Amino acid sequence: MKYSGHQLFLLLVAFSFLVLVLPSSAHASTLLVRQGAYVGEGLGYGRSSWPIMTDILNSAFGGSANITTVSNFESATLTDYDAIWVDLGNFSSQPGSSLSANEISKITSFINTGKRVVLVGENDNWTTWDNSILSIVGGNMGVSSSGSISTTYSHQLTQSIATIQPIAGWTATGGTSLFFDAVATLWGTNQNVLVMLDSNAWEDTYIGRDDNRQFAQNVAHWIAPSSPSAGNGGSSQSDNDDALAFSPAEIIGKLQHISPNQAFRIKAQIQRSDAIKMVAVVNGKKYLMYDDGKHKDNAKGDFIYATDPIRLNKSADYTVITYFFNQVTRTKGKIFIK
Ligand SMILES: [Ca+2]
Repeated sequence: MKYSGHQLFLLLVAFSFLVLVLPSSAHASTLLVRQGAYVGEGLGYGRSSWPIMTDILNSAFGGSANITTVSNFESATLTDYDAIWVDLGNFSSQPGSSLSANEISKITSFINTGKRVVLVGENDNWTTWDNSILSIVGGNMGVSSSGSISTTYSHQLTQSIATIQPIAGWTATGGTSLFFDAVATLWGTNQNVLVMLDSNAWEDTYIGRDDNRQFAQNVAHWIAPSSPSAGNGGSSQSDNDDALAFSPAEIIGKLQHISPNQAFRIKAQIQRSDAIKMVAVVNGKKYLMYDDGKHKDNAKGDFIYATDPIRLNKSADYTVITYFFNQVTRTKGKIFIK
């Protein structure tokens, strides 16, 4: 078949249009959220108590346009999405307190593809719901959990986290626990399912406690495989660095109630990106926090560094030493062993 000049021109126009409308950037991940409306609360994506967590998820997925919300999974095609998020369902005594068999079947199939899933549960007011989501992964309900719990599993999800603080949460039995209490557990041969049995740690009121916000960010980056901020190496340096007052590292979290041999991290934050090295000195032993080139900036544009897990038997003073190009600063902290 031969084309006339006019037809060729039209083909060229059509081809140019295709090129123009094709996305020029990398494919952004998409998330399907099952919003579980329930009595008297606003805990969940897009809900009244989760504005910060909602922003964190929107940011990780490159904008809210890449996140779809539905009230249930009955008619949704889960495999159209890169990841699945199941918000907290209803109290045990109310309608909507469990997933349907059809939804469980769909979620199970999705998990078997290896894509990532977050399932959110709560304390024993949600026993029916918790058992519903735990049945997907083969887990059971454990016991209540509140207060600071330290990281016990090294993973992308626990990076830069010393402790999180669940608020009247619950633990699961089975799976791989991320923290001292099994409030957050990983499941599946691909460890592609996260069960979080506390929704309050990610609500605005409590997200500032311990490292709850860092955990929220880690979870958002983990569930968004091509998260725009996950690959940020933190190399961008502010043009205003020279104008910042020179200040020593600020130690994050006064870890005053550590149990003997409990794993914890010393974390410190600095405002400048030109630190060369940071170490924490505890009982005369040095713990490396950062060495040139490995720094990672957080969402606020500050820089947070942490040691690997430390375990102590008795209370100790410590010093965080920061080496800059032409200056050394020292900040003191104290760990109390109860
Ligand atoms: Ca809770």
